[in-house]
Amino acid sequence: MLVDLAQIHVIAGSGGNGCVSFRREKYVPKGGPDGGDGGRGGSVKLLVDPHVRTLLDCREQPRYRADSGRPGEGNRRSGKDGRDLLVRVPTGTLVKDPATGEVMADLVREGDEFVAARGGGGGRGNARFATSTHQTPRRADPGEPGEERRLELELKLIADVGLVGLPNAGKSTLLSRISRARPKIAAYPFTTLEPNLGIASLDGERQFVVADVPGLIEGAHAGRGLGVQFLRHLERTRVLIFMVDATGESPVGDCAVLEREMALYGGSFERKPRIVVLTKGDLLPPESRAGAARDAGLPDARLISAQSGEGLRAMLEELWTLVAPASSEAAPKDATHGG
Ligand SMILES: Nc1nc2c(ncn2[C@@H]2O[C@H](COP(=O)(O)OP(=O)(O)OP(=O)(O)O)[C@@H](O)[C@H]2O)c(=O)[nH]1
Ligand SMILES: [Mg+2]
Repeated sequence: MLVDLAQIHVIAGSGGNGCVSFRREKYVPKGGPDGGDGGRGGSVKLLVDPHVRTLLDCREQPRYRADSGRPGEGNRRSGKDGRDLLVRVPTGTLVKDPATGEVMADLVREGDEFVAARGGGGGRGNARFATSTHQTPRRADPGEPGEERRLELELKLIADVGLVGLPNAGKSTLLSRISRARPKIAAYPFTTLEPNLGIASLDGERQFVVADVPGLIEGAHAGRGLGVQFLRHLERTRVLIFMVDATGESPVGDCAVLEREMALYGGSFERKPRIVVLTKGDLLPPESRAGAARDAGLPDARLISAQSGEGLRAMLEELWTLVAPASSEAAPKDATHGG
């Protein structure tokens, strides 16, 4: 199981200073104190947003600072509060103290919130200090500093997309091409013995987790090859990619083996959307590429090459439409990042 980690530095806003001011009125020689309170500093809050799939953003931009409160003003006017800064994190984010490893929060549901750094309170203005015996206080409180700390975020990645194929179909090669994962790749079957996960990123907002698992062969459900145990890693995926070697003897036969083995394994696989890709397109003669899917007897398949990159972008775009959360509008961008 791949774990996504990020260390962030959160700094809440400080409170605004209280104000020292005296009322000025015509013909009133000494007006009373009327300095207002400072505004509260903004807090930094972590918020679970199901549109966010990984901690990639937090890793790339680890510092979050919320606005400070404004100072109070004369006429008993309070300063404006600083805006809270929301850091959007994926479902299942654990928040830990990096020094002790202690778990401070386990953010599991959409909308769960954790105050990572509390904003400082505003200072009291001098209007608050007037008493019957002391009518011209020159005292006001300064705003409190905001909290500041470092936090460790940890997310156990659950794959969105599963790669299924016979040994040597090019699963690990594809994963290495579309993510930063570096699984072992070799020109012989059963290179992959353990699942590998990687994060595919179309752009900053659109990311998903892809799992590469060992190859399946005919009879895998009965224990042949590496069996089907590892398929449980794909049970929670949203989409499957059936990967079939375009240069193989019978792509349509290979695809049928995959269908059969998955069906015999059972589980939720039949209900999952899937796409079929023909791999290693670069090895086909250029003139036969356009009609390759039809010729292979898999008219709905798309031809890709992890080597040349052909067809990868379009495949990722299609995957995104199948993986994106139901409400597919992008999450609101404002107040997502600090400086
Ligand atoms: N020319 C070409 N070769 C490829 C391509 N994709 C994979 N290969 C080669 O095919 C062989 C198998 O690739 P892998 O990615 O290890 O295949 P796999 O599906 O992960 O195999 P297992 O882990 O054994 O199930 C390697 O020699 C790769 O270099 C491609 O797009 N073009
Ligand atoms: Mg492999």
